[in-house]
Amino acid sequence: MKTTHQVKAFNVLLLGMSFAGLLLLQGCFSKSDSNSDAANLGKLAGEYTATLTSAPEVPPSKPWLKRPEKVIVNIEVIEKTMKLANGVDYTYWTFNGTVPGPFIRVQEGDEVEVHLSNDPFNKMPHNIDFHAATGPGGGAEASMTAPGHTSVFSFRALRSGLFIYHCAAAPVGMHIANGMYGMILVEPRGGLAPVNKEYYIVQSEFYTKGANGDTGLQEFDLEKAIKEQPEYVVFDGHVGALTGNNAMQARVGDKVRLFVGNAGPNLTSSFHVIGEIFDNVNQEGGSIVNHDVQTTLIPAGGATIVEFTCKVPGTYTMVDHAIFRAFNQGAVAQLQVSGDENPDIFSGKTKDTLYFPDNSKNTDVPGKISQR
Ligand SMILES: [Cu+2]
Repeated sequence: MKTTHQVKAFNVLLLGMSFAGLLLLQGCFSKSDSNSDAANLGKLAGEYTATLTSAPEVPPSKPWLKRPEKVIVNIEVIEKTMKLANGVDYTYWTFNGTVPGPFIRVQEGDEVEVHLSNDPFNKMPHNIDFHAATGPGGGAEASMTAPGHTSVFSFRALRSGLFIYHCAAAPVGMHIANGMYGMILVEPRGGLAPVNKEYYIVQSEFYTKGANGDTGLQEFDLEKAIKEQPEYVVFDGHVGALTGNNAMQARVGDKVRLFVGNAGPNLTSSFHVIGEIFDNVNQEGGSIVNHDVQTTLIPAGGATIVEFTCKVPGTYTMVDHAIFRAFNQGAVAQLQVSGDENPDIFSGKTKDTLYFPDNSKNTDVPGKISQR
């Protein structure tokens, strides 16, 4: 039987635990309050139609007004055959005819009014799920659109960050695997710090019936998708979309900001720029900023913003550092940096001489395990 002293101590403990719980709850609420959702829901200042860009281009930032605005976003779903790799065609399902779909740039608090049109020649119904939206399905049900129809719905961009959008019509995985995704940036109040270059990159996988490199029109392979065994892992929808003549450009001294998404549908990306260290990484596209990062994880259905400064000229290769995806499946992009050499930071090769190893250490005798 408990003594009075033990009961009192137990009661104090309970009281303490409830108080701690209350503090935790308050912590959650105060974080929510600090995001000032309510403050963003004031009267709209006006209305405009969003400027949309195809990857890797990013629309410019709009000057800040005191109050949010209504932003009209026009998107058309087009099913079309395009080149997936050299000699390999694929019937993509697209937003606005490109993979990824257009980059949308709005400001925190804006009302985003989406007009989703489904081309009358398409075979499938489609919709759009915005990860930036607060509401059922991110707008998927509200935007379900049959071929030859246009749906309109709106959401309030309550939270700033970089968000994926994608088609969520059944079977969802197939619509994503066929190219129906893109990104929306909700700029925080006051905007992002100015930089010299901004680019838009989305990683995704393609599951084709034929093996990697098999030519001709390739069909989607559901079994490979379920087993998470893609034939292609690419940036911006196609092998070579951002390499060679399509490489992104910058100059020595430029601050570069990459808006990087991962549409999946299955794999997590280990995003890395060979020869650069990220000054800043907005982890998962949210508000936590990390510094001095070599490789950052991007979950399927997630995004990140990375920034770095170009200090040495040359070609910088971007990869998913799950490295066979890069060099065997296509997950490679390039940034070409032009400008003056900077030998104080990077010398390049300064010497190449002949090398003669010390043969006395060579213990390669048949039947004997080498000690080297
Ligand atoms: Cu779709």
